[in-house]
Amino acid sequence: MKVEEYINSILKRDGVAHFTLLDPAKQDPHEAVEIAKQAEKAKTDALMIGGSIGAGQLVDITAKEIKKEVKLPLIAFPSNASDVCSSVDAIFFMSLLNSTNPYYITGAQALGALLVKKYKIEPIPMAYLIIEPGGAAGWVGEAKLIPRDKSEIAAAYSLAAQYFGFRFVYLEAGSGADQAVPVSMVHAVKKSVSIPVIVGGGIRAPQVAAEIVKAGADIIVTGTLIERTLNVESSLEKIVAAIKSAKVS
Ligand code: 1GP
Repeated sequence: MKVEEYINSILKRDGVAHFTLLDPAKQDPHEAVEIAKQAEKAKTDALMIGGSIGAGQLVDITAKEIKKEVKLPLIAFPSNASDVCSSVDAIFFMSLLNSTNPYYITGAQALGALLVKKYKIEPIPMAYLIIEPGGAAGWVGEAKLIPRDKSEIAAAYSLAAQYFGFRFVYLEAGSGADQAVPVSMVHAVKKSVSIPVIVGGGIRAPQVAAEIVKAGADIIVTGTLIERTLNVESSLEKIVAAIKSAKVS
């Protein structure tokens, strides 16, 4: 089964999915494998690999090690063309729609496309929108950050993304953000589009994750949480349980 089909099957089954983001710059490959194994036990639905600052060859080395030990789909979450690596199952082929620099909208994608084909990685077209505070992703991607109180701008961009043919839209508050994307913004975006809405950045508390799901998020991404907890499995289990039951209730 293709990864996109798998994601859609989870959304059909549970109404919501949880992805765990691993940044290869933040731990050595051995530790990343241990985290990935615990995330699998906690029933996360997929793994993402990437980070804003870039990790060079560590991306490929870490991805290879994870694939040896973990069955979950591994999706590249690239910050640049150099992050295209052969060991992932799929890649979010993403465009930072609210960048002020065309390089992050179409340039890096052109430079990476032939390699995606050569490595036979499944590309999953995704529109990426960075919301205040935006963190390193906002700075590196030269984003004109969407103000937190301007839900209509996020909704307009998301609808444009759908009309362009993107199959997912990702609302990003920035890794490690002190506040997640506002629920009112998630709600406004969900009302305007029919493609799945991914939300990430600053989500560490199960209650916050559940509220974002109730507002309409289809996929919740957590990354920093796994770096800040002593027990990855139990912390992720709580987030996964919260979002799956938020959808049922
Ligand atoms: C970052 O949205 C992801 O790109 C995850 O953010 O690290 O804050 O969980 P956190």
